[in-house]
Amino acid sequence: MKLIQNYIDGRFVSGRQEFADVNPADGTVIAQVTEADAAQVDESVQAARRALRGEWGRFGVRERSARLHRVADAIEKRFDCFVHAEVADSGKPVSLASKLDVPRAAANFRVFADLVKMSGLESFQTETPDGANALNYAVRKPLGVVGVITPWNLPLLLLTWKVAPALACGNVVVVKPSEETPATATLLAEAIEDAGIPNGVYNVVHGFGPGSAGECLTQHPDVDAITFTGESRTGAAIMKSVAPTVKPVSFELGGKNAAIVFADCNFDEAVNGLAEAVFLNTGQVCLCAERIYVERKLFGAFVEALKQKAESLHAGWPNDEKTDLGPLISAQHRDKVLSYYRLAEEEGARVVTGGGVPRFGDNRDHGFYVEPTIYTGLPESARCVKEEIFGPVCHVAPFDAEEEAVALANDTKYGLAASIWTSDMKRGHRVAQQMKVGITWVNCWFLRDLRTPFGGAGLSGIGREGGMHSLNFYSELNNICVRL
Ligand code: NAD
Ligand code: 6OD
Repeated sequence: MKLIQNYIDGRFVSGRQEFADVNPADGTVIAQVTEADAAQVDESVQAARRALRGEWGRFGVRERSARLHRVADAIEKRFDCFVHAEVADSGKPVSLASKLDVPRAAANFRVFADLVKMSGLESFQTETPDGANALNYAVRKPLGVVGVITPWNLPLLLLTWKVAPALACGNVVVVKPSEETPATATLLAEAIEDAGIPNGVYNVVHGFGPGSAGECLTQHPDVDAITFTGESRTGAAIMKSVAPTVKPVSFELGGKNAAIVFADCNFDEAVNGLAEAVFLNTGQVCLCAERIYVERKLFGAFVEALKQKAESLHAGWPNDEKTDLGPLISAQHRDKVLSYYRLAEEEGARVVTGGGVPRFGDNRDHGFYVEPTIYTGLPESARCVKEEIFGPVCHVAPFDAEEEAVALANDTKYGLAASIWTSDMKRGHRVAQQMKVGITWVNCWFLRDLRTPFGGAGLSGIGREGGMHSLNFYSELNNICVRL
């Protein structure tokens, strides 16, 4: 059986405890994973700190940038290995891992490698009280040891989204990938080695959250900052855990994202776009639309067209190029999603399509598949309309007026993403500006430019990453005031 080990100070190391890595498509165990104990987390933090004082700490921006491009090269060289590992761990379709996850991992390194070389900081010429002048300018310093904690839905994409800017700014990292998807963070260690990044700069500790590697990392006094992507509830637990050592945090959390479809939209574009927004990665993308509000005169036709799309999706083996829909990540997550499917009916939903578990007659019946599902008819107060489900499911409701749609979309404690579908660009701009979220798409969804701010309002997060926002989070800015 394959063993996925921790990676500390440039060495793959085992430990006393192991846990199983399960293939969500058929429930088989594909690897054993070493769980890092408190001592190993401490070892990785101390190794990172030594690396900060060593060669890496003396690299200038040009050298760091060149190494990050080499990491991207090394990911591209191992493209198929990364795709294979991501598909086996997460059950996502191979077409998705090849088009989204792995190319984005390389792009994350390239973008921040370039950006850090181009970025400047503000300076001010300041008049002093006695009529002389002073020059104020800021310099960028690393924060130090950054703890990176990531989820299972886009494992490599989300890990590198944080590791690349952290390294670009000269930090060292200890990463704790999700226990469900440990493989690609470990494979990345090989790419990091290939790129000539010194030992101790990138460390991987495997394990769980509370009472395990995740909590050890957030509580560690020598970890200088925590960057986290995951559930809002976990974000709250991490906030408590870092409070005694006052670490800066960047949180990218959950969502209950709305889409607003106006009657003047390009109908096919809206249906195709929202079918993606609901079902991509089996609905396991934080940006997925779980609430769709459709102008009443289009409502019936839209629901029917989305139903056709849902029913045309091919649920298959993840490695089959024809597969659109893989399994959910785990038995536990499937239980959660199915509990919402039951709840929706108890709350009075009309099931337009789905609501159950597909039967294949082969080993996929031991995997964690659910049917793509569409509901209508729920009151806005229903838990299924309020709570993040994180599966291939949405509720569609009609609206009559623009102000009503805006109020419905904003009626949530989350605030991650929204999408608006209209041919009237004045309306598109107007409505977009009223969305209480971190990102609004007009006539598109999950169209990314990595230089733009990314993050959430309310329960969806703290801070922004992306472009200069990432560089600013992963830096300590030191303002220098020189009296002239
Ligand atoms: P999760 O919060 O359960 O776990 C995320 C990571 O945190 C895992 O590595 C886990 O081991 C670790 N963890 C859990 N408890 C911890 C603790 N007390 N201390 C330290 N670490 C702890 O999230 P998940 O189920 O892996 O991912 C799905 C969630 O992530 C959804 O809510 C989704 O919306 C959210 N998400 C948000 C974004 C975003 O950019 N806003 C992106 C992807 C996923
Ligand atoms: O595209 C990104 O940079 C990003 N952070 C996406 C998050 C997706 C959530 O599942």
